[in-house]
Amino acid sequence: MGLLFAKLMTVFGDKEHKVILVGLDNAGKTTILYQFLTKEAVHTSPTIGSNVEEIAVRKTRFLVWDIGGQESLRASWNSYYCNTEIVILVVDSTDRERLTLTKDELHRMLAHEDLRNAAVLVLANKQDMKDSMTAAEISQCLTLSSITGHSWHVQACCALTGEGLPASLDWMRSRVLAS
Ligand SMILES: Nc1nc2c(ncn2[C@@H]2O[C@H](COP(=O)(O)OP(=O)(O)O)[C@@H](O)[C@H]2O)c(=O)[nH]1
Ligand SMILES: [Mg+2]
Repeated sequence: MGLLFAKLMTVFGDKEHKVILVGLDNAGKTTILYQFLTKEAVHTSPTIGSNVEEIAVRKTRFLVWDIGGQESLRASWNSYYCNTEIVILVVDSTDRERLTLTKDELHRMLAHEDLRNAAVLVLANKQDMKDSMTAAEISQCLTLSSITGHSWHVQACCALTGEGLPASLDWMRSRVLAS
């Protein structure tokens, strides 16, 4: 009965799906959050604490938490995990040096009990920059193919123009409707 009710709530669009936006500082998380909302680039400053916004994709509503990525804040990411349905990992595709660090943070996160049912969307951001890594290169460096317990997807994007973001929202929508 509970399950049927939950399903009906989803159909009628009453349920809000929790999403967290993670990634190292400067990856483009806040720019992506506001691009999802306004389809315009906004001026951002490093996020201290978190920003949270509701995004509706047709009848599906997401509550998206943008969590600060500086080293001192990464330790508190796990306080946001509970009930998260989708983790969006934003990667600065030009930041080759810190990709290993991103990989470690990703795999550490996915081992957390509270994220056992979460799907993972990796956004290979800053595709407008020359010398950016492709989505396939990032996928390989992050060893995404080794992820077995979670559904995952990698999408190339540019937060400044919004390219790749509608496709990301479509994937998120199809994920939550399928579960
Ligand atoms: N060239 C380029 N710059 C971007 C892109 N996305 C974000 N930025 C810039 O990268 C910087 C960090 O973005 P921000 O959203 O604050 O990153 P956060 O720390 O992950 O929240 C800002 O100067 C953004 O304008 C992108 O797709 N292309
Ligand atoms: Mg930010």
